[in-house]
Amino acid sequence: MLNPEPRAASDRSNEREPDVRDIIDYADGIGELARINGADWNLEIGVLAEIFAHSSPGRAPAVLFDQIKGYPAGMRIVSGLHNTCRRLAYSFGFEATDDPTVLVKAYRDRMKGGFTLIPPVTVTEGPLMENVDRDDAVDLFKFPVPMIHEKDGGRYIGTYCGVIMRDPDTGWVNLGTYRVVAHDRNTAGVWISPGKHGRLIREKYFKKGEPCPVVVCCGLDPVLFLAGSHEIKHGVTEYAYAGGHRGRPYETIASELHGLPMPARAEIAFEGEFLPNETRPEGPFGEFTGYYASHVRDEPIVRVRRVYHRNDPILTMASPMRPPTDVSFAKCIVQSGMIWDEIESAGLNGVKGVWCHEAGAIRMFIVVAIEQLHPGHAQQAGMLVAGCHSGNYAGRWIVVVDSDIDPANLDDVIWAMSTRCDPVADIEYIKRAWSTPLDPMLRTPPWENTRAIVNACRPWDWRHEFPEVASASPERRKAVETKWAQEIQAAIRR
Ligand SMILES: Cc1cc2nc3c(=O)[nH]c(=O)nc-3n(C[C@H](O)[C@H](O)[C@H](O)COP(=O)(O)O)c2cc1C
Ligand SMILES: [Mn+2]
Repeated sequence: MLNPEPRAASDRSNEREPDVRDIIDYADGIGELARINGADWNLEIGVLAEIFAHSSPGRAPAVLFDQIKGYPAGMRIVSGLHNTCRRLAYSFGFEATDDPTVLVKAYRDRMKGGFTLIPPVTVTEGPLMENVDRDDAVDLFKFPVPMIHEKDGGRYIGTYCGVIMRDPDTGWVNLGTYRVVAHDRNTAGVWISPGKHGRLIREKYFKKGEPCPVVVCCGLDPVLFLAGSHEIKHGVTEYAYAGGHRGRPYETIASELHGLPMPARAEIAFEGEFLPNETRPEGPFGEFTGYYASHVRDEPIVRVRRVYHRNDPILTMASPMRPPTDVSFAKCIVQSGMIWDEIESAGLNGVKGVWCHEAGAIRMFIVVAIEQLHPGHAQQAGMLVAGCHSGNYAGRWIVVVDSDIDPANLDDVIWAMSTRCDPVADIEYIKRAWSTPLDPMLRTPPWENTRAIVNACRPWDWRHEFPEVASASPERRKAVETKWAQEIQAAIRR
């Protein structure tokens, strides 16, 4: 085994470069790894991932599939790598915890406390280069590419992946998570939503009539994947952002054809070019909202000319499905932390918590809790959440609540919306906002939608006269709990 001993959680010294095998070993070590042998890539592995993800949201194990039907043992798939507090804390090097809100806070505290970007370094060797297939030897179906859902329009090799491209003008390297279908042995299709960095870069090449160099990497270290699937600022390479969290630079190897940086310890990568004038039908594919909204369209294709992979490679999979999904827990934590960071960095005072709900497909139902400090404060908070880069894409509802409301607790949030909000007076709309063909409420371009900012805080101007909450004071509750501890325990146990 390449990584015999899991790193201790919160050890960011990282004497070893992190990778997929490291987090699998860690999950195994803490009893959070399920192993399934003999499943079929065709509509079994995807369905099993769905069953596991829905069985216990926020507590589901990582699932390692081996001996996949029709493939040699060792050609594996893994899903749900970091879908619990412990595994996510381990990946980011936060203290182990079982409390998701502690993780969001840990993220915010790190960003506040001198987080720095650490750019990647180039090395010449690494496990990724254990096998290199060139030109005619290329065959994407060498890997057990899953057919995930019954109505999908193909086998998707890239779900938990990073699509690596270089801006032709500035040299900036972007690594974004976009879905990748294997059309045939050496042709892939990538679907990138309008406005995403990879699409902006690809358009620059196409405008000049040139092919666009690209590497698709499947089997990424979790922090790099999470950087690739969140809205990191334009111009910042996701490698440097993830490196900042890891506390060390990522080691990368230059790809053979285009010199694009590939993680040296990635499981699988393939390289080629998007062709300027060639398309194929792409989709439909189950999407993060829980629907097939974007149907099938003609999309650019990648002619694949190199495949790189480790011995016994592990294809990572993130199956989009009706939420919660096998990545939505981690996404909720990271996106909540990012939004908190961005709105405070923009100058907002009094933020007590942010929560992106899994049921809202993370992006579509975001709650921010504030301690109201001035008139218009709630409005400012809602507008910033809606407008910041991490909170803007594909949103729908932004709910602003007082600090006595736990933004992660839907009972609390619904109570606030039901009792502190007048729908006519307290809901503002933002029209023509950045959305996507994946939005189930949109049928035609332009892919813009409407946001609602729900002010569910006590009205500022009469907050002091607002009816008192009918609940025991913390002091009274504590005193009674102490006095009646035995009886309470016995009753709860029953
Ligand atoms: C599992 C998963 C799959 C995703 N698939 C796509 C996709 O197919 N197309 C897309 O545009 N965004 C997709 N996203 C969202 C992007 O990864 C995200 O918006 C990210 O910020 C894109 O990188 P960029 O900001 O560098 O463009 C996906 C996210 C996740 C977590
Ligand atoms: Mn980016």
